[in-house]
Amino acid sequence: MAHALPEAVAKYHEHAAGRKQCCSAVVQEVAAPVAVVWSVVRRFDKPQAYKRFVKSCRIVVGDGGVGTLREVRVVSGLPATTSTERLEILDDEHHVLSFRVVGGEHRLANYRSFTTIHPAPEPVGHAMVVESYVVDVPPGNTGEDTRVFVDTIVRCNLQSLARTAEAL
Ligand code: A9S
Repeated sequence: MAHALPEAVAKYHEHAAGRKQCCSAVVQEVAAPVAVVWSVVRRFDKPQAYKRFVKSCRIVVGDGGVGTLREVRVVSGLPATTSTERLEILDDEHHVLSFRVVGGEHRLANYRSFTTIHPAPEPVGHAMVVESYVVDVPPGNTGEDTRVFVDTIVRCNLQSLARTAEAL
């Protein structure tokens, strides 16, 4: 997949997963321009705009730029209650966002995700979103279990992102 991406951003999706980590990527087409999709994604203070598993979000420190820390509360039904996340990359020129999970009550230790947005090859005016991640495999789980669980969440988030951006 990486070879089809613009060279400047392909590197964000090439992960060196450790022995007890797993990584994966999800791709989603959106029937809206890159700038519109980016305007939703770049709001690190407002993940609930499209992430349906987020009940609320509170900024702990920062102003929405790199280094900002948010505490996300999660809807019931997941093996999680809160997640504390740090914004690592916010590149308005190349449309790259990356955050890292630094705490919280959940099983996804050292989760790090990378989202990039590109023009779709066609039709004109559509965007492609690529989101990849690397995470520790929780004790007692397999890498495959972990990948299936996280891919499902990421796929839900990106489908919801598409519906949100297409409605703007
Ligand atoms: O929020 C994201 O961008 C992606 C994921 C996979 C988030 C996962 C999560 O926030 C839960 C939804 C709460 C699920 C974390 C960190 C742990 C979970 O168990």
